Formats: sequence, C-alpha cells, structure tokens
Amino acid sequence: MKVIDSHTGGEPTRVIIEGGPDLGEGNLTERLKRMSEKYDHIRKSVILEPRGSDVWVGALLCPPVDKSCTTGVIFFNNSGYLGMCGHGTIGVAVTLAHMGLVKGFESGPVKIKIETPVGIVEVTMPDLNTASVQNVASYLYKEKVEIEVEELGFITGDVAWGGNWFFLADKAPVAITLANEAKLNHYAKAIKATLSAKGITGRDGAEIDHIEFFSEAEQTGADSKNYVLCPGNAYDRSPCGTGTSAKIASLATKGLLKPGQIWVQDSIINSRFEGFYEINQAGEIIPTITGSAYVHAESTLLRHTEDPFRNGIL
Ligand code: PYC
Repeated sequence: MKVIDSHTGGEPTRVIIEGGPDLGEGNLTERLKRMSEKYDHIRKSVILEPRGSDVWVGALLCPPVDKSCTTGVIFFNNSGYLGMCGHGTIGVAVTLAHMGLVKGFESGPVKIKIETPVGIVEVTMPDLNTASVQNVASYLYKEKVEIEVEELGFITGDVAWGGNWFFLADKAPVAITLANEAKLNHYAKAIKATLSAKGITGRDGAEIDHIEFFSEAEQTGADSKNYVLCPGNAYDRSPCGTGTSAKIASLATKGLLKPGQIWVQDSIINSRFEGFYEINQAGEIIPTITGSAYVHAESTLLRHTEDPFRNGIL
C-alpha cells in the first residue's frame, strides 16, 4: 500500500493513496461499514505497531458519491473509525495538494470539497500547507453535566458534537503540560468510564469517546490551551479540529462567542488552530477551523504473507 504521512500541528495523518481496499458503491457510511466488516485487518495493519502506533489517524481515499468533491475519505485510528476528523481533513487536503490534485494557487485561495461519512466539508487552501475546514453543523447537546469521578470528585462539563462526541470539562484536573500527560490521560479515561457507566451519551445513545480539558492560554494570542483524549486513549497533539468545533458550539450557544469572532485554540504541545463560526439558513452553528500540515513521508507499506504481524500487534 502506498501512503503519504503528514502531521497537522504534530498530530499525524497517514493517507492511503494506492493499494487500499476497494469499498465498492454506496454512500460513505455504507462504505465505512463495509471496511469495518471486511477489511478491518487493513486498518490495523496501517495504524497499529509495527507499521504505525496508537497516535496515528489513517485516511482511506475513495471515490466521492458527490462528484463535486475532490475525494471521499474514511478516517480510522487504533480503536476503530471516526465519522470526521479535523486535523485529518487538514492533513488530507495538504496531501492532495502535495500530490498535485489541488490546483490554482497562483490565482488565490483554492476551495475543494471532501466527502466524509458525516457529511461534505468544504476546505479553503490559501497555500499548499494551510487549510480552513468548514466543518459539519456542531452543537451543544447537554450543558453542565455533573458526574462524580473516582479520585477527582465532582466534575462538570458540556456534552457537545463537533463531528465527534466530546465531554468538555469545565476545569483541567492538573496543569496542561507534557510533563502531566500521564495524569491527564488517567483522569480523562476515568471521566470517559464514568460517563459510560452512568449511561451519559451523545444523541441517539452515541458513546462520548473524546474528553477535552481546557486551561488558560500560555502563548500570546491564544484564547485557551487544551488536552484531548482520543477514542484509542492516545492524546491529540493538535488542538483537535472536531474538539475545537465542539468548544466553539458550546461557547456560541452560551453567548460567549459571536458569529465570525476568532477563537484561538492551542494544544498541549502549543500547536495552534484558529476557528470561528457562522449560522446557516437552518440556524445551525457551522465552525471553520484553520491549521497547517506538513507532509513528512511517502512510503510503501509491505505486508509479507508470512509476517505474523502483517495485521499489526493487537
Ligand atoms: O482533529 O478532529 C480532530 C481529531 C479527532 C481525533 C484526532 N484528531
């Protein structure tokens, strides 16, 4: 399989550009289901050790149903599949530009559309390495949810959708620094387990599989610094595109961010996304998230038939 690796604010995306499974016809949700049922070994082979690690997000390019889109994409990670991924969409856009599939930069910013299982996202690229992703409609689902978490006591936070489900904790249990990553990870997992045990979910019983902590900004120009626990228990090195969208939706609903007002979100490693939102005709909050990605490898992944770990270390 030929892959192109990039990172968006430190968070890696591995795009399968050749040799991936043919998922056939149908919408992206149907094709995601087919991949999970018939080709899950490919996800594992590409993402898990020894070819990957739990920090990777993978992206399989596939033909879009809507032909105005440059590509369709299915995102996956060490634990399964993601409906949408903000840093991953920025990584895919920069990878497409690297492959020469996004053209016209000489005449100004270029717009492309990418089809995902949760909808079509529009991406504007002012240059080869920067992408603004107009995300799917995002919303605050439950405000001020209070839970009692072992070792932490009572914690409150919002449940919000930004393309994935998030618990946006009101306070970080310890300072958001890399030195505290193991503690942040431990507490975030405890919150996730408590939400699940208490039956607190997103809409239609969906699992809340991302936990987000916030603290005061450290770097000049930022509004906040975050820590995001991803579904497979790795932390997001980037400020998390869907997490920043969920935060923007929460702020907007509480009247703390106006349409068009910029929200600058730094990550635990101090990489940065900028976001804002518009209200569409249906009255929904549509966030746009801007970040930069860099391609750092073009590789061929080999799966020897006798390699006991050709489908990853489970
Ligand atoms: O940027 O949306 C995101 C994301 C989700 C999981 C990792 N990154």
